[in-house]
Amino acid sequence: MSVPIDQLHAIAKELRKDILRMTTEAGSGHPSSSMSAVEVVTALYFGGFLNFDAKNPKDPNRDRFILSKGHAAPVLYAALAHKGLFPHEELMTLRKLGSRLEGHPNMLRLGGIEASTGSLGQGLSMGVGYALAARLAKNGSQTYVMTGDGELGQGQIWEAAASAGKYGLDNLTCIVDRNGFQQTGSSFDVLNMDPIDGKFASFGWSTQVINGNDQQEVLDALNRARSNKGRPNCIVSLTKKGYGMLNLMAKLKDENFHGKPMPAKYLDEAIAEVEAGVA
Ligand SMILES: Cc1ncc(C[n+]2csc(CCOP(=O)(O)OP(=O)(O)O)c2C)c(N)n1
Ligand SMILES: [Mg+2]
Repeated sequence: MSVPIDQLHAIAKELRKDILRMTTEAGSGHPSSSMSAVEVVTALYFGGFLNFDAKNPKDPNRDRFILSKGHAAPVLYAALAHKGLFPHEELMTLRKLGSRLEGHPNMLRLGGIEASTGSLGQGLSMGVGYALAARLAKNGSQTYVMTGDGELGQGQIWEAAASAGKYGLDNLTCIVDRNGFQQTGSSFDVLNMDPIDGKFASFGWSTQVINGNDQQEVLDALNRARSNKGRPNCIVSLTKKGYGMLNLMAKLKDENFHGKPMPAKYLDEAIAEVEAGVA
């Protein structure tokens, strides 16, 4: 199934606006971490990749998407709302007491969440488990995991990478959101993991490096991953943290903007920048 690229661009804009609005309403959260990942999440949920039916989110044969960088939950919630899993207005309950939309995804609270994440470095291991189970079940289910770039230095990422390589899990794709920043600064300074593709390749993975904010490049990379046989797939997705509101972030003199909602007084300006698109 091929979806017109204009349609995907329009969805990506809607997701960005939702991310901004829900985090500003919450007064907390991670809009910049969410916005770098929008084109990948858009491609997966709306570009014909994820076999996921919001009316039947527990279908045992569904594909899985695990947001290992769980603090970017707003991008996942926005996508699930647009899929029709829950009413769009529920997005505005993000992080409020009693809401199913917790600050980090909780699979016990919301169907459609495949793994409870937020403690970084764990999602790829869960993805390996899903991929092994799908192989046993012979149901053709694909598993996609998104990690952060800072996240590559945490948890059991490399143990998972080694075991996925050992088992040749070609039904597993790990997308690294290489946005160049983590919590406290540049990912290159804090703990440089370059070459990321080389490290995955050394564990037997098939690798690609793409511009992850280019919708067409993301679609092409996911297509190549889907037809690849015998090895797990790593897509190093070179992105910009806060993509869509970079001018405003520059004006506010913060190129990371980690864990900060857009202050309410700048929200309209941020939305206008998203609407205008990136030149
Ligand atoms: C195990 C663990 N340690 C520390 C944190 C705190 N923390 C939250 S986000 C973050 C930075 C993550 O950076 P990156 O993976 O690059 O994601 P980005 O926000 O840039 O997309 C950290 C250290 C955490 N959530 N889990
Ligand atoms: Mg990062």
